[in-house]
Amino acid sequence: MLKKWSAAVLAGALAVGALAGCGGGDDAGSSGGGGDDKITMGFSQVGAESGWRTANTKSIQESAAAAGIDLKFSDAQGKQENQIKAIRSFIAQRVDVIAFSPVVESGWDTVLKEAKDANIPVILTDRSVDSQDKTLYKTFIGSDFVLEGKKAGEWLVKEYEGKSDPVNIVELQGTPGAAPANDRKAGFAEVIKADPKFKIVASQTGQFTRTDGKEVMEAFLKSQPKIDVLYAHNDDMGLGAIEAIEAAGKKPGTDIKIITVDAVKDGMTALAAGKINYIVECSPLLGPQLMDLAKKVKAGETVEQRVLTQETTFTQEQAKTALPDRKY
Ligand code: GYE
Repeated sequence: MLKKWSAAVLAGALAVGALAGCGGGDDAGSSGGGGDDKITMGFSQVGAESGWRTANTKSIQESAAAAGIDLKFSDAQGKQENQIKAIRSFIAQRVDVIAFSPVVESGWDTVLKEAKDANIPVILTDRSVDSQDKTLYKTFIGSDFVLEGKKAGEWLVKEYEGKSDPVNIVELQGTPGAAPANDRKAGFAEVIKADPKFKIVASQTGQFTRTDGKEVMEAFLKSQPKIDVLYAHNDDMGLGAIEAIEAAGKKPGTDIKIITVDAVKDGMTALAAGKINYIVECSPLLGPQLMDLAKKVKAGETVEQRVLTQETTFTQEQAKTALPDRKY
């Protein structure tokens, strides 16, 4: 009798040990896993430039708390050198996992090599780097930005199907050197080049912010005699541009057609109101998957090199339906 009982206790203890060790279940760590088994994650965020970014930060902070992961969060205020400093400090603190959303694509090899030499796994979140050595990071979770640009272009091609008049496009680019700026530009250009009636007459950075989007659109309106379409790499720049267009006495969505990327609540509201014509979705809710990946990486499990985010597109009608349940 006694023997049987102690065998059961032992089996139970082993099961608990295994769970704690691999961080298996969804809520592993939240049930007082505490002590040495608690995963520490250093996360370096781009900044707070847009509604997307705010929602992304919230998702990461909430998911870390829910997963029982100790999050060391650092805001780079849009500067690569701040991110490099933060990563070096995470290495010095010997965190279990480093995750970050790179401000720009290039210039990461040295610091990533330092993390690798210190045996600290790195997870790229939202944006990738252009490093040739793929062993410098474990995985990259985020969207396909080229595809987003293509979706924007495809909508435009359809919208002007059967018409031959020139279509003058102005483009508000994201932060120079950032993956979503490079790729959204490239994907869009690739699709519209098939028809010479589409002409990008002006293209400039609006830094992914409302303020800059507004300012640059004001300049476009002054320098361009005819603007048919605005393609903005994110909702915030599009929303800033809407203010400039209205101030110039024009009707956004009608006099100038507007396509943006992200689909945050403010963008969706403008879309439903007819001020934007089309939005390509880019989901900021990467937190839960990031925490899952961190647990797996910490446990030494192999993870996919690339984890792609699922997303859709919205017309004005679809925005009206989706808006009441929009989380961000
Ligand atoms: O689209 C933009 C943000 O990297 C996908 O960054 C992200 C982009 C997003 O500032 O609004």
